[in-house]
Parts: sequence; C-alpha cells; structure tokens
Amino acid sequence: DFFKTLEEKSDGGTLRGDYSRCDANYVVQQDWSAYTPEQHALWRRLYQRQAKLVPGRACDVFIDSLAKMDASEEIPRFDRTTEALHKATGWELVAVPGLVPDLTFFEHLANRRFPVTVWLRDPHEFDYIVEPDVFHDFFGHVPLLFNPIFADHMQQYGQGGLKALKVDGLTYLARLYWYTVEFGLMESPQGLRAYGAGILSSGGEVEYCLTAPAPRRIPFEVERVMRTLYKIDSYQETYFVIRDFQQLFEATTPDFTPYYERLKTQEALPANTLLPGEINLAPNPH
Ligand code: HBI
Ligand code: FE
Repeated sequence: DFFKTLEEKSDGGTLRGDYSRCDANYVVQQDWSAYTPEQHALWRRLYQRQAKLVPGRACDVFIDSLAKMDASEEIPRFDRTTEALHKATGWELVAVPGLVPDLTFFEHLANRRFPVTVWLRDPHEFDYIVEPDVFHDFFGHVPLLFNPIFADHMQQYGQGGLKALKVDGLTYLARLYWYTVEFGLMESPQGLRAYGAGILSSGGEVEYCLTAPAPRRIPFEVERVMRTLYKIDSYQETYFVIRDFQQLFEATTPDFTPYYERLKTQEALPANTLLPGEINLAPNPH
C-alpha cells in the first residue's frame, strides 16, 4: 500500500530504504557522494521529462518555484536546498530512508521539516514506483514549500496529524493528504491546474488528471474529501479542486475532532462516487 508505514509493514513487508542508521526521528545523512553518474543521469531524464510536461499543467506557484531551483542537472544536495528554503518559508529538508511512521512524519511537518527520501528509483521504474523516492519527494513536494501559504498549510497539516493520532482520525487525515498534497487540482483563469506531488512527479497522470473524461473532478469540501476512499496503484478516479491555497489553509484551520465524530458514523465513499447534486467539473480541453 502506497502509504503503509513501518508499523503496518512490520508484518514482514519490506521497505526499500536502509533504516539501519537513522536516528529517533528516522533522519539519516544524505550521502551525496554515493550517488553514481548513472543515477544522476536517471535524475536528469526524470527531471527533463517532467519539466517539459508541467508548463500549462502545473499551477503557477509550482512553475515559478521550480524555475528558481537548480535541480535539473543532478540529484540535489538537500542541505543547499534547505538554505534557500529556510530563508523563504522557514522549512528545512531532512533526509530519510523512505516512508517513516505516521507519528514521525507529522512531527516533522509540525516543525517545518519535510522528509525527503534519499534513494532514487531504478531505471525500469521510470514510469511507476510504489514507494516515494527522492524524485517524487523532491520534484513533487519541495517546490510548493517555497510558497508561504502552502508552507503554512503543510505545518498546520502536521499539527492536525498529531491531534488526529490522539482521536483516531488518521484515516480521514490521510485521505485529506492524498487528495490535496498528493493528487490535488486547482482552478486557474486558464483552466484546471495540478498542484499534487503525486501528479507532478508522474509522466502520465499530469495530463490525465486535467483532460481525461473518466475521472470525477469535484469542488473541494473537506469532509467530502475525508469520506472518500482512494486508490494507491492506479490513476485517481476522483480529483478534488480548490480555488487557491488560501482555501486549503482555511479548511485545515479548524479542529477536526467533530468532523471525525461525524465521519465515524458515515459510510466511506468509493473512489468514483458522484453524489446526487454534486458538480462534476469539466475537464480541460485537450
Ligand atoms: N513518510 N517519508 C514519508 N513520506 C510520506 O509522504 C509519508 C510518510 N509516512 C506516512 C505518510 N506519508 C502518510 O501516511 C501520511 O498520510 C501521514
Ligand atoms: Fe508524496
């Protein structure tokens, strides 16, 4: 499962990363000298493919931030990015072996630390990877952390996660994360745009999410998102659309405990649900 963490995978399912040398927060050193020329070449291929695809498909904030980052030629050095990022929004990158337990993940976000996986996929995984690697985490997630409103949302999400853990609301919060930070769409004067990292780091979904007729595209409403199941190993069947990051920030400001209480009394909705009276927004023209 894409978001299984260490505890859930303790049934013997192995994670790819090397967890033998991480600290109590699952942080490791990024041994940048260990990356091979072949890995830097694979990074360049991944980067160049996505950099060609995102204009006209990714939200402006992503495009503008990516242009300011010099990550095109080789696997980035996290400490250098942290210098620029910390100046912009107070965030820093921490190197991790891969997926970390939910509690650890939320604690990092709540303290403006974004966990970035240190390993890079193999060449045969060019188009699809199950667990997040450095390309997904860095190319997909880091550019938006340069935007102050999105950066505040991510810290707030981390704080919400720590609270959710105490009231057994994690399932609902994971859905919110999935349908926004990973696979979220945004309206723009020029049409729909993607801001989710899972979309922006994907060769195929970055077009599919905007123009395919099949998936639902529903205006963002936080409890509807929290009710909706998601698929981990195929293109999404529903995308939720925000007006702007301010809407996302405001939606995640309230205490979610009453939402969780209501949600626990309701059936989860299949990923392709369109409820009576709900708007299914038109896709972008091809
Ligand atoms: N760990 N490194 C890492 N990256 C993630 O995106 C991540 C994680 N652990 C848990 C997790 N995401 C999801 O379960 C979140 O919804 C909490
Ligand atoms: Fe991710």
